[in-house]
Amino acid sequence: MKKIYWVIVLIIVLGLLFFLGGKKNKLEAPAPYEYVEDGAPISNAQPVLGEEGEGVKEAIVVLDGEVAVKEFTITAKNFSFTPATIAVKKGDRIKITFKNTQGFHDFVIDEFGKAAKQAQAPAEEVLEFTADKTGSFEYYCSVGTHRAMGMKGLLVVSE
Ligand SMILES: [Cu+2]
Repeated sequence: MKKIYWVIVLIIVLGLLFFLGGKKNKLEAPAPYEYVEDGAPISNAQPVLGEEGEGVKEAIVVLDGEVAVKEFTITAKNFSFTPATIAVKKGDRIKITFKNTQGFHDFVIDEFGKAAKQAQAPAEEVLEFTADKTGSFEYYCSVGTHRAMGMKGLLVVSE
């Protein structure tokens, strides 16, 4: 009887270890970004961290000769931008594809002198610039009171 008891305990312990081991593997963070050559994204090149409108969206990195271009798609709707935060390093070239999927909006980032024109959805415009200074810079919709209603986000440029 005692022997059976120990066998059951052993099975439970092994099961628990197996369960925890599996969980640990799943929690391992994905690579921050994948390198893409010749503009052909590889399968998991677009990791999304966090829920819609939350967290930091990592870039797709496309090599343009020697220069890494960090590509983001920012989607607009009434009344939010997704993702609400994007992060790059100083000196990165940034390519933002601005997609308006609902309503009448634009996309402005004052500190880099860039803006997509005001347009009714569906609309799409690509903006490119170099993140030549560090800091947190707000991007927003300049239509009416949309910025105050939540149509804004942060570009974080770190050293
Ligand atoms: Cu707007």
